[in-house]
Amino acid sequence: MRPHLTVLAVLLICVPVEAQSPSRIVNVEARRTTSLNGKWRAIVDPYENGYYDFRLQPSTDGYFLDAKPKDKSDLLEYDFDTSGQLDVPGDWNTQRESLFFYEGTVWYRKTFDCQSKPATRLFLYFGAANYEAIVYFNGEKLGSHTGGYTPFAFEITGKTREKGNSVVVKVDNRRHREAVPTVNTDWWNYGGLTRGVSLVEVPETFVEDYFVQLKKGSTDTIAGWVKLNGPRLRQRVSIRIPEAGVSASVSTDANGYAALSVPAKLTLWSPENPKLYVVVIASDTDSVRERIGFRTIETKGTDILLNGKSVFLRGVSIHEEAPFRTGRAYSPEDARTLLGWAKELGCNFVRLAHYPHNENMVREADRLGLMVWSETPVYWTILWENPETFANAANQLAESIARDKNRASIVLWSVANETPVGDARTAFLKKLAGQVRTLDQTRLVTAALLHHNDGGAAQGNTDLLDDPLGADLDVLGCNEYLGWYDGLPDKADHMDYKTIYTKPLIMSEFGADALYGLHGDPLARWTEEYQENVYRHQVGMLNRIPYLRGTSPWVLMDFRSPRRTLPDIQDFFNRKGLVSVRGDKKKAFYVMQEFYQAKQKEYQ
Ligand code: GCB
Repeated sequence: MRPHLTVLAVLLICVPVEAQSPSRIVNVEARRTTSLNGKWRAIVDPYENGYYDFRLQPSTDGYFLDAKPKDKSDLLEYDFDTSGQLDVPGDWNTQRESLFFYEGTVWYRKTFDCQSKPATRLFLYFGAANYEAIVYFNGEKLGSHTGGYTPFAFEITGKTREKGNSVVVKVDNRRHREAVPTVNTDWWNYGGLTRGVSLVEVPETFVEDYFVQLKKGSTDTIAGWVKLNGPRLRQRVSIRIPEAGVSASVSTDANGYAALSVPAKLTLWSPENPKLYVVVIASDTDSVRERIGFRTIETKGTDILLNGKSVFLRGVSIHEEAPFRTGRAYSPEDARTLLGWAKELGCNFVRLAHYPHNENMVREADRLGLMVWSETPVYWTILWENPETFANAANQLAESIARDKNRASIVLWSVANETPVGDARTAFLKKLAGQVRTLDQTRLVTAALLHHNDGGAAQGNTDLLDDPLGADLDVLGCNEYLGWYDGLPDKADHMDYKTIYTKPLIMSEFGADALYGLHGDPLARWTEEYQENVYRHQVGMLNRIPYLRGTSPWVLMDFRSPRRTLPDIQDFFNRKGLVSVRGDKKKAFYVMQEFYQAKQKEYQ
């Protein structure tokens, strides 16, 4: 049997494939990698001249060929070698003034040399490309990926040459009505190879993926699965946690899959003690290690229980906006700065809005002991009845769960933000919530919903959360802007919140804009005093909601948004940050900090 399988595998690896589906490679950090970060050549192509011919038919000799004139008479109207450069990772908007508002295609090109190694497979890995990427290698199309916030990879085993390999990526960040997110958002549509790119080496048969978490409801059994990829799918696979004396093994089936269930005595991960263990997963052909934390997260009535104990999620919402320099955040330093500010605020929780943030963020949250709400970019009004829109949302959600399912910090998967109640929308989101439960039974499902004024006997002083989606969620999220879009700050004093559900509530957004350093009286819009005033009235109101178990005000740091045009105040920034992009703390920061100090005592 064996020789045949090997021959077959070699054939499979060598047969040229026109276009692959993207692969999911997890825990890239643990692999032998070659970074392709740095300067890439870039051609800005607003008319997609490198993709279509003049009849708008796909071109056969487009920019993806990365060609040079064959002789002095040959006509070629592009040249990567003499084109300008862009940094990867990085959005193009903040790298060149002329690209600040650009929405369209940019072609990226990187060359590298490569010694092919025996019995080794090679993947081209992209942390993220916003929004649509088509990847070519040495002139051949590898495949494409849709969605700006999740990783993807293409295999290039057997396709490399020793010198001058060419990776060309067509990145297009145009917004589309049917896309996820859709045309209308309140954040910058940063385009480009916004996260790192690398070459990842794995053995012929490798540990492709694994889920290693505590079994739902148990603190002494690790449950999950492991999956191999390659020609030798049936193997013994061991899982070891040396520090906890855990050692077990399983046999994978013909699909390379095996379920795990391993007894373990572990120190549980928590914000107070973010304990991570080195977990080693090894087969005959591969071995991979990762630092993983173990904890339980459940709800009971209106409580959220972390490791069985009721907790209040002292959070803050965060956009993936880079501190100090602006643009899309991507680096470990960005993550440390943003999450460091959250810790200073008194947080044990962050809401990473409105899309999956880069992997540095969730890994840093693991280390710092910050619980995480991770969100999929189903934002405002997307095309609920379009099956492709659903497939796209479902795929982005699955890719984000695939990447982060072993992060102890992630306690909540959010399926949407501020979506309008209606049959098609609710059916769409119920299906998405169902998908989360199929992929990951260990975490809680949420969404940021809206209240509405019940207008009844309470004389307009009661807001009611009765969104039918609530039935499918474990934790209710709610965005409200009392005092900003809705009345003046003291409106919160007279407001009561009711819900038809017996579930915990996280007030997932509230806030007000303030330009750091602008001062005035507490009713003067855009001043720090106004924002502070809103927060003061908010905390009073929040304290009156008996089923409130968390808050994540909007937002930690000011962020760029094309919707925010007011000169000298907004200048294309949403100013609801508790800190400015330079890290200056606004007055409201301290109101929230005080609230969190009190909450911490209350829940000790
Ligand atoms: C919201 C959205 C958030 C906006 C925020 C605002 O409700 O969820 O994305 O940025 O309001 O500032 O208006």
